[in-house]
Amino acid sequence: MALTEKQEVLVKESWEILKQNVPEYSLRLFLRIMEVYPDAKNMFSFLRDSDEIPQNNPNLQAHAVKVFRLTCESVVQLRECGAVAIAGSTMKRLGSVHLKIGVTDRHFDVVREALLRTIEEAVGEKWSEEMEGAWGEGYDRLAAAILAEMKVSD
Ligand code: HEM
Ligand code: ISQ
Repeated sequence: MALTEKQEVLVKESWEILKQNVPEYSLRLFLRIMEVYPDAKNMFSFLRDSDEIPQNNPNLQAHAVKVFRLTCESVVQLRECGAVAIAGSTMKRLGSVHLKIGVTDRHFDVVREALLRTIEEAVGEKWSEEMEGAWGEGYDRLAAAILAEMKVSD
């Protein structure tokens, strides 16, 4: 799917909204992942040893923001150059981190759904099919790039 200029604008606008309440949306994203995949908690080094819901975990927030930002960047790059062009060193790191933890294709679907629903909730009535299509495409292409990196590294 080719992305339009309008879709790029929509994604940038929603990213601005997400940035205004990072603690809240980070937590929401993570709780959504956990609903479908409770074991996810044990995969994250910074959550493994805590019993309570990580309301105000700076590590969780920093990581979740990266997930939102990378997906947003992926949309912009797809629009501008038709491909995900995140720095090779970043992609290598993403590939090796996720490979080591045992992340699989199925996990990527869980995170995709959690991400889209979190953004939908954050932007409220601004949500549209066009916006969903753009974030979804950005995520799919980014996920494919991470999976490809996971398959070449060992
Ligand atoms: C770590 C992004 C998919 C689980 C990370 C990090 C980033 C990231 C930026 C930090 C890497 C670092 O330490 O440098 C993404 C993006 C994804 C994605 C953009 C999809 C496009 C997934 C999926 C899972 C997952 C599907 C499985 C549930 C984890 C875990 C860590 C991690 C467990 C390690 C955190 C830690 O203990 O330090 N991810 N991720 N990620 N990700 Fe993802
Ligand atoms: C890292 N990778 C995928 C999803 C995430 C959600 C919250 C925090 C970190 C993450």
